[in-house]
Amino acid sequence: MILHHSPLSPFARKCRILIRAKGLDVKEVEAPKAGANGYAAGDNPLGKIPCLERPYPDVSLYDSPLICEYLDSLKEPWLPSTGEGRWKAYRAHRIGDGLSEVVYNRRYEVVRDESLHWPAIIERHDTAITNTVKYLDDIVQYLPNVWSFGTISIICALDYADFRAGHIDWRVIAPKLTKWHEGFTALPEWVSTNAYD
Ligand SMILES: N[C@@H](CCC(=O)N[C@@H](CS)C(=O)NCC(=O)O)C(=O)O
Repeated sequence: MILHHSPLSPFARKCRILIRAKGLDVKEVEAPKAGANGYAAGDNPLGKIPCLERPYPDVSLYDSPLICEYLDSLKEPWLPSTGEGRWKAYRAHRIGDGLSEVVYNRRYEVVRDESLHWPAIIERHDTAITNTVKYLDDIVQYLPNVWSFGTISIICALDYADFRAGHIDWRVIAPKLTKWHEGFTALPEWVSTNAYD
């Protein structure tokens, strides 16, 4: 199997952490950009990465939550198969992805010429980032202190927020979350996938 990715993508990083944590046999290939087509890699008509190419015809997988669920299913699944724990894990994964999405969208708002900036939407994104980090600080006692289907997403989102939305110092807003996040940063899967330093 081949995971088409970009080292800076928080969505791809979740998959890369999962691959390492479970010791899965997946080759990681950095995808080239192809202008209006997005990323020309794998078989994703949306032109987005990550995309997982599997050894069957016409069954590449995208997007990252689906890839993560598939990879997770291959070895001692983290995602509970039934019950409330399953919905909690999906929810944690989703809030992390939502934070990454908002940081990503903000980035594409501010990366263009300043005359084209839309202040109200930048404020909307900044408020969503701040509110989400505060929310995560409030619920951090319910989050596992180990890699899980949910925590991969939140950790990747917080690091991406540092990288692309550093004007919001989430560590000041969220001291309990800061401590929780620190618990992951010495793990080999975190270190070997961290492209932001
Ligand atoms: N919902 C998708 C989002 C993936 C995504 O937005 N990837 C970005 C890189 S971080 C991308 O491929 N952007 C290229 C483009 O849209 O042209 C997922 O979770 O996989």
